[in-house]
Amino acid sequence: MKTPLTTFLHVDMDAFFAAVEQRDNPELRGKPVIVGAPPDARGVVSTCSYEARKFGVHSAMPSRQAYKLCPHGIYVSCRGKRYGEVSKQVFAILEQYTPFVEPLSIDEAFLDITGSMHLRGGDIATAEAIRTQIRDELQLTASIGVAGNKYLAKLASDMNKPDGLTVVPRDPADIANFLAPLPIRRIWGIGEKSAARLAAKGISHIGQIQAMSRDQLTQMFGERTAEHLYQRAFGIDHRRIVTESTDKSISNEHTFGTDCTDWKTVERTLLALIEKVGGRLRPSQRTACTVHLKLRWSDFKTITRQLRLDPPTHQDRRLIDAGFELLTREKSGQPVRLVGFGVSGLSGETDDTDLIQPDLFGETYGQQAEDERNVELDAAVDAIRQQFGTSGVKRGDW
Ligand code: TTP
Ligand code: MG
Repeated sequence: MKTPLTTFLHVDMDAFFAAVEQRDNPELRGKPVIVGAPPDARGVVSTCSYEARKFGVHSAMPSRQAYKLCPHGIYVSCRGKRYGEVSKQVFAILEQYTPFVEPLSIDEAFLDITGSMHLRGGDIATAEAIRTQIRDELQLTASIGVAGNKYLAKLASDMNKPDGLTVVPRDPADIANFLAPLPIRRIWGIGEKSAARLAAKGISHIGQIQAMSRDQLTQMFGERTAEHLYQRAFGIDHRRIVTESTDKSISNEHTFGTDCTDWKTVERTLLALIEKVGGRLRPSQRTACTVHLKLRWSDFKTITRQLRLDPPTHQDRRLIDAGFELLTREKSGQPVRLVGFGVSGLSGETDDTDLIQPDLFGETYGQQAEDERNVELDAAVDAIRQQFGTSGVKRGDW
């Protein structure tokens, strides 16, 4: 089985506040609706329907100015509570597709669908299923970008708004061609100042940055910004999804209904806990440096033991080996009340691919081949679990 390509979606609702107003009040449909401060008052437009955008009205524009551009518009005030309710419904839909949903704003989110997309027939089918469900259940439209990283997915979701689906190619040369004609302002994180400095040099499109050497960029912007620009110009972005569960450690524990005297049952329970932890670790591609075992005996005496993982890992096989090494050391005839397993020292937002390189001084090739098999197996197990729950698949060797 091939390891699935890392795939991100960026989902962004179309003209969100205005679309909710049009949905809740059918008289507003098909009309230029402007949500925000009244046209005769101080204050700005929060958003407006696409019908109003044709007149040049946009978010953050003073409402008085909007009125000059679109006097026949229908001006409605914000109903924050209502938009909050609908936002919750949108996120509830997104969470049906993957637990890895990173909210960006009230109407926008990143999703990592790497582990789940093939259950819906692939990346595009998953994106289409989300759009259809939002349309059918909420009578609203969303635009989605599909890509190999967050930056490209966000850029893409904006390219065919409203009600659009945009898929970014995967081949590096195709990505470079895809980005080349876009204005430099589309590079996420590029500020007014950097844009102005580039414009002063006649640089207006991403393709022109692609044509510059790193040295040229470094001279203009310093090393950090140059590196950022260079990477983004070629569509490189290693950031992971950040969910609420992106903690510094992950653990699970189980208390037996009656104290457990059967060591095999303790082992089986530990295995299930390790796989749960591994399943929570992998989708964000984080690796752990340390595993922790917790045991509480029938007399309530509790012990915790830990073991370092070198190199850090997110593979079930290696977590299992470490967890069982710790458990075996503690084997005794005493009944067990609780068993727990956790990992800590998690790699964060950085590009952590260097952390999962095989040990160069060890059995590089053998280990690498085994690592690849483990990664594939974990991906398959995770995908089945996402659909059928943790009982959907069990490892054969326990
Ligand atoms: P956006 O997603 O930026 O805009 P949008 O959903 O209205 O339109 P688009 O189709 O281009 O995505 O913002 C989401 C909501 O956030 C928007 O409906 C209203 C609110 N908002 C403001 O109140 N003020 C602002 O300046 C912006 C940009 C958004
Ligand atoms: Mg939006």
